[in-house]
Amino acid sequence: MTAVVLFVVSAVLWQEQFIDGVSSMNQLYDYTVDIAHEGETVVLRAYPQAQGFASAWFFIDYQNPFPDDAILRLTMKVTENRARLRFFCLRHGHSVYYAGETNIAANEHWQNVDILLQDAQPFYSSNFPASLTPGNEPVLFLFIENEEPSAFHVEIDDISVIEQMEEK
Ligand SMILES: [Ca+2]
Repeated sequence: MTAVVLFVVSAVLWQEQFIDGVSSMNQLYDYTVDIAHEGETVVLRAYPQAQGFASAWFFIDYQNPFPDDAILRLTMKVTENRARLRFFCLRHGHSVYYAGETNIAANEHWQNVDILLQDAQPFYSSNFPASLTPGNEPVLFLFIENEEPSAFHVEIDDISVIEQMEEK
């Protein structure tokens, strides 16, 4: 009998480390979020209680939809309140965006947050979120947001899209 050993190998398909600036991170509509480039991170600060819903958005311009089993990984710190992460991704052979969301609890430490793109469900909308990028349909949108009272403070050091493959 031959033993089969499986190794899981990760390949980074796309990565933003915020070395030169905040990349495509932007405030959503007229919601109030301060977006700062500090060191090699992007820092989001908002005060939803006074200023209303806080939402920053980010998009990934990539030539093809990512594989369905890809992982969106954020290295982030949520120092106050929780953060809601909403994502919209395109899939091979489908014209609508697929959407999913997860909530990240506050924690004083940096954490790696893994989002499985395969957990997304079809999102039927006439024009959102594509209306945010006229003439362009990015393969992935990410919204980092919060609507709860108290302060909102999120730091993001890295956003990556990773594919995990088994090798024999
Ligand atoms: Ca960084």
